[in-house]
Amino acid sequence: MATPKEVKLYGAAVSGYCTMVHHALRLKGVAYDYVEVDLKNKSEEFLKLHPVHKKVPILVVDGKPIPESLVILQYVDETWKQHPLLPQDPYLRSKVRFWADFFYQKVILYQF
Ligand SMILES: N[C@@H](CCC(=O)N[C@@H](CS)C(=O)NCC(=O)O)C(=O)O
Repeated sequence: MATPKEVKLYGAAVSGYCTMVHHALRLKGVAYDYVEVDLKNKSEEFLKLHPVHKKVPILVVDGKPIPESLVILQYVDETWKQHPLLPQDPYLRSKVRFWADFFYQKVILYQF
């Protein structure tokens, strides 16, 4: 697979889901453009990217949109191998997944 050339994140400053994606891209050292989405007035450009959920974050890689933060994190980890997001050891991986799930269910809050 060729290394992606153009990476663009559509997000919102209020969104913890987007923060996770920002952190993953920065940890990997991926250069990307950022588009702040007005969640109260979503642009046609944004709505066209993912007409199903119409939510941020959406990562667009070489023109291909990827929705859903966990799907994006997995894509990022599989595409840029440096600084893996998960440990090698299966038990440690299970702990990371537990806390990620906990974070998603109990911690992430947003307001807009
Ligand atoms: N399951 C989604 C949740 C994303 C989500 O809820 N995004 C919120 C902002 S934090 C959003 O775009 N809300 C706009 C809306 O519901 O219209 C993910 O993990 O990416």
